[in-house]
Amino acid sequence: MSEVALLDSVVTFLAKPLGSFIDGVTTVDEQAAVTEVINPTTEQSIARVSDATPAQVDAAVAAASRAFKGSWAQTSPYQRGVLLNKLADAIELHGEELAQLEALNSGKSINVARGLEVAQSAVFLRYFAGWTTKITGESIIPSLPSMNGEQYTAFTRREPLGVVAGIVPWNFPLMIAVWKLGSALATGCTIVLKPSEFSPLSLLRLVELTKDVGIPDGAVNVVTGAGRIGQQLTEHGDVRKVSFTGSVPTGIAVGAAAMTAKLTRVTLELGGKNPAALLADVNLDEVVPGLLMTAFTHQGQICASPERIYVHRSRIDELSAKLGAALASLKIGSPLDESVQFGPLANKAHYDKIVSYFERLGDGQEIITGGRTVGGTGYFVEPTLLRACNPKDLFLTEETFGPIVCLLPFDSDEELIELLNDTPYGLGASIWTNDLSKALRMIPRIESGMVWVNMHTFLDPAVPFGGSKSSGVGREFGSAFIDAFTELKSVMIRY
Ligand code: TXE
Repeated sequence: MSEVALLDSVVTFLAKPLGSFIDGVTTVDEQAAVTEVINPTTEQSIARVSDATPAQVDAAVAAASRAFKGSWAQTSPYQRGVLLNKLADAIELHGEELAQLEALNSGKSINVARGLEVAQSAVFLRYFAGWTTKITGESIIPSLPSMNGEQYTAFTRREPLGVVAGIVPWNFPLMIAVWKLGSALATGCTIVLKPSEFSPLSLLRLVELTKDVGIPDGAVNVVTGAGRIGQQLTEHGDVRKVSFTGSVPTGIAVGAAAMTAKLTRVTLELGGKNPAALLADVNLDEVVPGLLMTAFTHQGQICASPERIYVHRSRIDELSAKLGAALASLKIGSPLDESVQFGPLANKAHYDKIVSYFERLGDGQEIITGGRTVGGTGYFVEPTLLRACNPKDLFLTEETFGPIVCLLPFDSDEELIELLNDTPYGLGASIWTNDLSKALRMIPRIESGMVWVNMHTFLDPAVPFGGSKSSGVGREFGSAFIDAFTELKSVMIRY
């Protein structure tokens, strides 16, 4: 099948001077450094994005501060919900354009870009829109003694924190930005987003849409560039919260910098080494398609994807054969080809990282399939399935964030629980079984922010998501996001 034809609007957008979006205007500083945006399929530059200068970062925070106290504060909760729903409508209206930008910029399959990244961005925004009118406090009757007939009452208010810095990684640049933007705007905060230097394009198009739908200037801003821009935001005295998604080392640095700056609030959604556990009774004909989807969608570049699979010893040979065969038959190629199932890695730095893992293969692992680069142009590697014999194998302990999955057999449930928890991380884990009673008994013993049964990686706006242990701090989605983006104020009244 041939590639989808690029929309005229995509071609026009890529040719524009691109840069930070501050107070409702795209501002390109002629003197500033420029980042070439590389298409990972062709290794060619597809756009030029001007990096934010330090003065522009300050201007973006100042614009967000003004909107927080002004136009956005004057927008009623109901109206905020209306605007978020309008933005969801605009995302759907411009869905193909956003999906094509994503496929070009991050190497995401056009099917995944359309059906997951773009479609879910609208779903999440509508969820946040629904919350705007439902953020409440509680009323309390204090127990203070009444000496002369006086009485007391108290209530709590949930007040928006202020300007939020949303720092976004390269793997789902549109959807993760929407999580942060939706949470901030729904609670009455304003936001300055910083996309990854590798994949800023879909977010730069999205902010244009925020203006089109009538979100006031300054409520949503974007500053472009590398980590130092994120660092300046994190350390900025007028930023009240940092919502960060990315790697563990950068997350720890961001958390420390935010605390040092002004005890700035942080939510850190970091990586992991997520396990899947396949119990002896599983139906592998059902599980294999599930694992294929969850571990290899977007070439495995998803923070919650499983990278280590513990399989009951009685089933591991059958799983190796079936999953290995399914992986070997995946069609690898251009993400703009609708028949392709597996595209390139998102950027050269990540490709080099995965290649370095391939170079360490063979010392203790059996390669069931994959383990090589594809060759030719583009950051293509083979989907890879390994089998280890040692629980401390590096492919069972280090996050590759790529399409590399490692199997290990287990014999008993007790051994399985130990294996699942034998990691500094705790983002997501899954149990695959028809024995629900056994799964329910295991769930409390698994050290993880999220546990799935007979599924993995699925996220829903109504279900809180975040890591335990070294996988992060705080939760996104559900009602949990309200706590994370507001301050609780208590009011006591004597009358
Ligand atoms: O991530 P970083 P990178 C993992 C994955 C990948 C590795 C590195 O293993 O190979 O991280 O990717 C900004 N202060 N994940 O380098 O460094 C940066 O510009 C403030 C997992 O892209 O964590 C980008 O916008 N911000 C992950 C964002 O932080 C800083 C998804 C993430 O960058 C900064 C992506 C600083 N000092 C990669 N330094 C997941 N959990 O989903 C960088 N940034």
